[in-house]
Amino acid sequence: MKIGLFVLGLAALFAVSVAIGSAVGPAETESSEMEETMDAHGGHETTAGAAHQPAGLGVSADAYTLRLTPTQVERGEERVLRFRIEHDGGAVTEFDKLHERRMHLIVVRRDGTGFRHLHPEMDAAGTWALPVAFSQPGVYRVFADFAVEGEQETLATDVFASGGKFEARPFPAPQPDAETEGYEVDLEAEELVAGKPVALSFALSEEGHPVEELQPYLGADGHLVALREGDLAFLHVHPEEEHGAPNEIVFEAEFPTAGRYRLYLQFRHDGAVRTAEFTVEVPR
Ligand SMILES: [Cu+2]
Repeated sequence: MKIGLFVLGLAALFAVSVAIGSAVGPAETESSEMEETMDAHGGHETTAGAAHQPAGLGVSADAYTLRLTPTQVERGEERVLRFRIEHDGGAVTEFDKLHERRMHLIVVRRDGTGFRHLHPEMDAAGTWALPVAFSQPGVYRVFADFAVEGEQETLATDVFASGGKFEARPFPAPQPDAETEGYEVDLEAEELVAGKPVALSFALSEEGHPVEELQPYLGADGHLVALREGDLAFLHVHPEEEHGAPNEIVFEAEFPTAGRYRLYLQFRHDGAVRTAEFTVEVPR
């Protein structure tokens, strides 16, 4: 709700600054004024552009480019993935902390299977590196999620894992509960409407008892990645600090369009990070 109002506020602000810009000033003035206003509100994750175009669809966005190698690997073989974020002809070396880390690497096969959330290391020249093995063949999406100068970016490229027999699996049917490593996770959501912020509440239990003492993961109760079926557009979701029960993790998400989405909920309990997966459908 809070973020929804904020987006509306930004949209109104944008409309006003466009009107002023076209009346009295050049386009540059209007955009820098808008950035200043947004920085003052600390709202870097909710730009007017992001509300329209989902993240994670390209190797380049907002003058940042992801260059990753190798993009051709053999299934089952561990390779060191290396990548840089280029901007103005050079590699970016200064990243903001975003959810306690300066770089988040999300790896998932194009059919939504094999989800991994990794944290590579950067050298002084701005090259990030991490050993990764792809146990199953197929085309993988590799997302680099980061922030520079207060702006969150999510760039992505494909990595092709050859060898063996590739069997694609569609997103599983939507279901309100999931199981992972002995935990049951129940998803409760308001009515899902495209383009409208909704609260997604996950309740965790173990052998029928609510899980107590969730441990913080990346500075929050949990972490949620949401990917759209068809193009794996990457949604930026926001953890909510307030929730009802101690075994609940709540996020606010805005699904940009009707369709199905795969959700990857990560939480920490008993010293380990667990992942529960859901499919949700946003009706037309
Ligand atoms: Cu991360």
